[in-house]
Amino acid sequence: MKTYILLILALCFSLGTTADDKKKPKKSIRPNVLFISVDDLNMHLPSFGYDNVKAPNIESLKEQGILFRQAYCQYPVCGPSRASFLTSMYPAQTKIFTNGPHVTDTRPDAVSIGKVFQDNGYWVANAGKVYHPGAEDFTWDAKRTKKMKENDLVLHLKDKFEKEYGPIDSPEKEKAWEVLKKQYSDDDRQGKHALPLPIKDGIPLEDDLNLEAFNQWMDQQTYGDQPFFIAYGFHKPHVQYTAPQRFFDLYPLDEIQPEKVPMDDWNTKPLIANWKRYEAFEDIYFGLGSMDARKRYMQGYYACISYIDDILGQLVTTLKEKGLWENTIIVFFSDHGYHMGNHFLYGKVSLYEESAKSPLIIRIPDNKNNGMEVMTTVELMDVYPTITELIGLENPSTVKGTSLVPLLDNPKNKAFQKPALTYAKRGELLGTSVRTDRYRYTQWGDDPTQSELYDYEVDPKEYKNKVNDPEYAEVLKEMREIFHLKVEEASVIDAKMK
Ligand SMILES: [Ca+2]
Repeated sequence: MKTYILLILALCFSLGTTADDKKKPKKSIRPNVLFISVDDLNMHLPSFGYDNVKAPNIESLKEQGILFRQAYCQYPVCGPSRASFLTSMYPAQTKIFTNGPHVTDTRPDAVSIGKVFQDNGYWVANAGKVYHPGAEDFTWDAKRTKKMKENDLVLHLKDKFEKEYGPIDSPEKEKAWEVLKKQYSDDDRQGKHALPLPIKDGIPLEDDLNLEAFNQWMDQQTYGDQPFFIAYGFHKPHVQYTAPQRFFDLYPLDEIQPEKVPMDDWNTKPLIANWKRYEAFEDIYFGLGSMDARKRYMQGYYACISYIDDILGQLVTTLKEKGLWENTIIVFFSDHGYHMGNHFLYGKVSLYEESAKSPLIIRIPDNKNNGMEVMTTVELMDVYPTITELIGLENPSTVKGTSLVPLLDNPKNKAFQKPALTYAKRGELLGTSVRTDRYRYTQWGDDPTQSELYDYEVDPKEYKNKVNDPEYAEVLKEMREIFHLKVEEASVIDAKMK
């Protein structure tokens, strides 16, 4: 791969990488970049032991790239996570810990990854949610804007209505449907109620429309003579769990087995670590209640994984058909994970593995290490400087991540050691967690009694908080040292920044 990078570097050098380049596109064989972020995809994939989940295209991409087994988001919620990985700064540096603020306001000196590519002669386009809406610090060369008229719930209800009463083809039915629809059309239930909503084949959803836009750009070569950087965002498996019925059919309810959490799981955990997102899941109370409900939510979540996996396969097919596969770097990851029953939790915003971890795959054509896996911890904010290094672009001074190229070059590289930092708030109280290759130390606020220590070598599901276990006194001391160093490092804001 070194040769490959050197080749790219040599080409970039001869082409120049100044801001003027975007005005004068030049023929280039610099690789394209397909930057794929998924919304709320956890590790329920065959590669991580969930063999029942059907995701052949994610598995195939992993075989043709490098899978990072321990990649962590910096905050397990869309807005703060995206602000972090798009600018390569920790949330204490972006100053974004919720979905509201824009990094363009909190850190106007930050330069997002899309802007770096645009300033260096790339055609930059966006399909689907990658940037939090309105957080762009540049104008896309092309963008697929939201076209769907109805929300997922209305689409699902229309499907049901037509199943029972036939097509809406009479004034009487139209009137009835309009009355019913009205109750739900303004109701954005995302976050309030998570519902599995199968619909019939052929009704295009956001993810289908994004694929359509991508295919159109490829068909028409909208990027012209420039290499492209496409930020491609999958909406699913974020709630609602809407997918064509055929993907639900892959998961018969009687074959779904929710995790059996030990009853003493929370005996050693601080309750502040809990998060009542499961309230959105009807009939589930603290992970208990209806077993049928738990299975239906898992079915819906898995159906959405298989649905986006199918679209991923179509993206790859298009790249191959257009002769672009051998010259396109693909990055695939999720903005954060998602609880599906671990610790009795459903949803995100926890500092446990199921919520903080992201499946990260980086596929570089011709990397001799493709098919290998990286076991060491990395952070999502490291993706940005990795891609810029691969292409040979200079990072803005605000970039705080570390390039993963040494790991792409040698997936077993022992010299690369970087604990991963993830935050999550409970009201004004900040929870901070540091993950090393083997341990996790979490502290809620400044009170060390509200802390957690897990040893993944003996307890991969983090059922036993070892923070008060005398046998772990030495580990605890070391982890607290790492924790304080990491928190300090992640809070540094350049002096020139106001
Ligand atoms: Ca998300």
